[in-house]
Amino acid sequence: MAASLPIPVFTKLNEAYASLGSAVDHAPRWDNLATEFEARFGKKPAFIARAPGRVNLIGEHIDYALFGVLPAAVERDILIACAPRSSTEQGAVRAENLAGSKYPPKHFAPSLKDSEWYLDIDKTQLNWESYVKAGYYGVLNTFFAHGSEQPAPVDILVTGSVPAGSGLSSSAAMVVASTLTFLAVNNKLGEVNKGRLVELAMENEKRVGVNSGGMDQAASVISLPNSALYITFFPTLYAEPIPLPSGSSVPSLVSSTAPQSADPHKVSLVLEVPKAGAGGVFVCANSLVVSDKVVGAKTQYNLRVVETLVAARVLSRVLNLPLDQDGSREKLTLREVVGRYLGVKETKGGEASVSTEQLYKALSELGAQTSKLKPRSWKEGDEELGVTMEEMVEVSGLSKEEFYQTYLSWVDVEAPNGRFQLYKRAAHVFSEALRVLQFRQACVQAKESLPSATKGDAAAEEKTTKATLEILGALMNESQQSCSKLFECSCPELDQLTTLCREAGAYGSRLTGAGWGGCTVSLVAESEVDTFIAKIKASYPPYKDLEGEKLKEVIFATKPSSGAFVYKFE
Ligand code: NG1
Ligand code: MG
Repeated sequence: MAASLPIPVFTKLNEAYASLGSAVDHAPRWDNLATEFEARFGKKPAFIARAPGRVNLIGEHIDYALFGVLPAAVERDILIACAPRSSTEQGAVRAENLAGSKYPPKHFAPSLKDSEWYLDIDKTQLNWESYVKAGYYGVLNTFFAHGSEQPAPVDILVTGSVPAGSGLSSSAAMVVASTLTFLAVNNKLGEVNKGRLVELAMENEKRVGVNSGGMDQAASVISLPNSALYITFFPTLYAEPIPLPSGSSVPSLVSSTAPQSADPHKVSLVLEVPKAGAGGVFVCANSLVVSDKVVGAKTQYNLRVVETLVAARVLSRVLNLPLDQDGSREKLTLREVVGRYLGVKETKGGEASVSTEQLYKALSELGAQTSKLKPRSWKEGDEELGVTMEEMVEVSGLSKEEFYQTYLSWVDVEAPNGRFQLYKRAAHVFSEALRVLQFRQACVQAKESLPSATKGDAAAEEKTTKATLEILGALMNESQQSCSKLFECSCPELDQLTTLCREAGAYGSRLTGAGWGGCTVSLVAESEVDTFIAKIKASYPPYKDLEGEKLKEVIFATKPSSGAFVYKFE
């Protein structure tokens, strides 16, 4: 598994670019960042840390219930140029952003209190430097807490091409890039592997105030070019590359070479633009509704985290499954309910002991059992109302104090109209976890069976690929329906845009990321991508006046990219 691999550190730019396996000419953006760094700070950068955003193909809002998800890194990324600075101010940071008018320069320094480092992060507002600070936190407290060494004062310059608040996880890309930056300038890169970096970035991101799962950080760190990643979190972090029956119409990089004598920043790219085949391509389309997860966390993301955790307890109770085994109140996840339901002993951090077959079986059966979360007194339509706090505490079997301590003391949540949803959230989670397995199986099966089933017959191959794409598309559509109706993390614009995408010929279309705005992802026949984009431009009202680069910013085909790395200037 890729998690035990070291973090890639490149010292040759052309090798760094080639590892991205993409057709984009990265040199101008990297050059510009290095030149600007020198202009602002009067010295060359020592490192550039790079972390990509991601698109989640399927498996929404189930990573914090510890079920497997299926994202892929995108080519868009965050780059942070950095260098240590001579200053007596311990660990102080001068942070600038190339988009300075939107993200003004900041100067901050950590303080050490009782062997713990502290940085001031405002959780009530979305500040760009909060993500830089979050990434710094884990590095400080992992490596400098005992005072034997001092963190270096640092200058950093940030640039990003992942649109913010769009569900492509600009936040995780920022946190991963920032974590890497502070590891690099403090000479600690060799002390963490990819798995540890994911853990660090996950802990770090929570500092901003969103109790997120680990999907984005894992995708940003572990992804490999040309495949999606199946990532599970329980009993331990596990990632597996999944082949996609994707087309190749997005040009791919064949080689990149640095010209002999010239500037090593400049590389020439050899691109291959293959003939459009029968494969599918993932197209991201931004709804242009900005979802501010930090500010909205209380009534949206964090509320869902609490609802799914409480649902796990209540379901365990109604199914008479073991609870609070060692006498303490457990914050059980829905994934852990699966093990108990199957009677399989699992330990956090241990080996996986639930087989894929067992998981399939348990997910379908538990999905059906979620109706037991509906109070008996409910009449038709009461699902829409949900339960009050008092009712929720009662079915949890805990006292008010115990309930508060376990489920509310660590998070700030507020339910609209004071009503919580347990049945709908759990029904979404089990069905979505099942769809992820089905999606993965369809991809793997297509890859394995295609050569023998079609024996090189192009027409037969096309037919089989199409059948796979139809299965994947249908699963994506079901996912959207479930996100919209059961998990209620869609919004009218996302519902409209996914409908338009299906009408424009997509096999399937769904929101990606947390929802409540941001991007959709659609599976489109590769030969149809241009027509598809033209149709959406004409039909989705917010796109009507967008042309050229502006349009490419909001709707684009993506190719799975590689995970985070560091470039070291020599
Ligand atoms: P986005 O909104 O793309 O950052 C968030 C969470 C994920 C996951 C998805 C929903 C963060 C950093 N990430 O993704 O862990 O829960 O929502 O599937 O908040
Ligand atoms: Mg995010």
